[in-house]
Amino acid sequence: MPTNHNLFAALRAAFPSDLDSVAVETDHGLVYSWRDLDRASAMIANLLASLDIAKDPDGMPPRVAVQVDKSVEAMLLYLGALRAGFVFLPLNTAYQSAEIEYFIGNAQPAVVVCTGQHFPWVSQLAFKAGTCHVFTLNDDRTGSLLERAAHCSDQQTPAQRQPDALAAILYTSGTTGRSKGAMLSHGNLLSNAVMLKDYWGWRTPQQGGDVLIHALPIFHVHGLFVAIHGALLNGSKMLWHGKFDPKAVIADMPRATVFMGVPTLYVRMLGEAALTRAQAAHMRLFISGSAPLLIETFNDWQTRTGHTILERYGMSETIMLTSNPYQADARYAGQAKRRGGTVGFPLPGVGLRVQGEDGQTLGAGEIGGIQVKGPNVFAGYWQMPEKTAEEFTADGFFKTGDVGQQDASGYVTIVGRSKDLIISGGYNVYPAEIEGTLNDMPGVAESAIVGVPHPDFGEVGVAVVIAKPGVVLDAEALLAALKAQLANFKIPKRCFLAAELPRNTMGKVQKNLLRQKYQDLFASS
Ligand code: MLC
Ligand code: AMP
Repeated sequence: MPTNHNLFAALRAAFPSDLDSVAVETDHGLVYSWRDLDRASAMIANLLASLDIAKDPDGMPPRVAVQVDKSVEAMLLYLGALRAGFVFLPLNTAYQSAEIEYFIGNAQPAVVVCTGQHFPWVSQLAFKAGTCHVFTLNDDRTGSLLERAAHCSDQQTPAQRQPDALAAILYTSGTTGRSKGAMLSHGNLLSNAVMLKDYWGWRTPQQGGDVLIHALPIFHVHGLFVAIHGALLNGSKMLWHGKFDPKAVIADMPRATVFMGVPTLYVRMLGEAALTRAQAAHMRLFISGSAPLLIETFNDWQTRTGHTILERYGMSETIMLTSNPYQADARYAGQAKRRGGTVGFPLPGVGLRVQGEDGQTLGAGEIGGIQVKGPNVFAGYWQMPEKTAEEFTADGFFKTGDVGQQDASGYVTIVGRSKDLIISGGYNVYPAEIEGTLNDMPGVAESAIVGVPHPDFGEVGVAVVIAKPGVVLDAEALLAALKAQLANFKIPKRCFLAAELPRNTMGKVQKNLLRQKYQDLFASS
């Protein structure tokens, strides 16, 4: 039998030998053993495999698109999809119907899973797009998915997969045009997880064990891959939080060792009096990523808890790329210092270079575009060969769209982005998408969205809208209209009406001037 490179096979092999020990404990008091994870994911895999699905014209494995609230069963659906050899396509629960319609139309999933509440409109969109199977899954373990899976066998052998077989598609918006589906393979995901296991010093049960507090959403790289793979690949228990609540996470620290969060989560925990050195004493590692961690947050966390946050950097297309060291890194003169304001060293196996505008590789300390290569880097965008080609260099490096530098000792710092992107509370918001939606509204001549500093979300969008001649617009009504069409985190926090947008001599909107104008808008909030 050839080696099976199905990611699930590797995760399953790392389950502790005592399958009846606790794998997940939820904030609702539910307890799941490793055996539960194994059996339930087998049943879901068997259900998926039993469905009548037409052969894909391009020979791609069937996709399962999922827009459900966070629950352990939602994670089991991910594991079941891997086991069955299906491609998992997670969708943010905040997405509205127009957004979902696009993803379903683009990815052509054979199976769609949504909440019971959204079933009426999601199923309509799915059936219209040709999907034959729509199931429901609610965060209280009800819904047709589990009802149907209950009739399936709890024994299953993971589908045979090669490392380059597609495992997941993550949609990321673009600076222009529609969202692109980043195709990640079993090999991309597994190689990154195996490397992080070592780099972050995960401790298997035989080594004393780790316990992860899982408080992130599970439709993005951070919560779905980095956190879940980390825990499963080490046989580590997860304390499962359905929604991030700073008080609840702090309360769990004495019985946990690892926490992963976006900067907003750290900022919110710092606002709690219960966050003390004593409360955090049992923790081994705090990891931050998905958005820049302010140096103030890094320093305040150190003062309050005695722990130095480990900041790392990654993206949907590549999973994790760089990390501050957990312990001395022999590749970089044995340096062990976690430097605030930096995202650390390129991870083992990741090739990283900084390129200038003329395509030349820049030296230490010089600022340019960050480009990467490695076993973690995705194969391309779903059915977008031209976009894929644009984002890779001739010698196979992926252009991240992030701008930064690597200093002489190896530390990488991100100083900006060449892509017009706002990262708000760890979610990506693309101004082009919001401007396009605003510009289509009656009476709107044009608009600009800029990101400005925000004490809670790090950065938030602000809209500047110009009315068509003779039209009187209402800023609040525009925001309300946007909210009906787009996910709530994309809605600008403020909207200003103006007579014109500042432009340079080439006619290009000078967003830097708008950013300057509104930079203190939330300073005191
Ligand atoms: C919520 N709101 C946001 C927001 N989240 N606004 C801007 N940015 C956000 N991130 C708004 C909602 O629109 C709503 O507004 C109000 O806040 C309350 O909504 P909520 O859902 O109750 O918010 P809350 O639960 O407090 O959520 C905040 C949060 C959440 C920080 C916990 O955003 C979150 O979990 N962020 C993590 C995102 C993440 O996992 N990113 C990883 C990407 S992976 P209104 O007006 O409707 O009431 C990646 C790669 C890598 O980037 O390197 O990891
Ligand atoms: P996403 O497409 O959601 O995966 O977001 C990826 C983007 O998040 C990257 O291209 C970076 O711009 C940003 N990002 C991730 N981690 C960090 C970090 N530690 N510091 C700054 N930006 C980050």
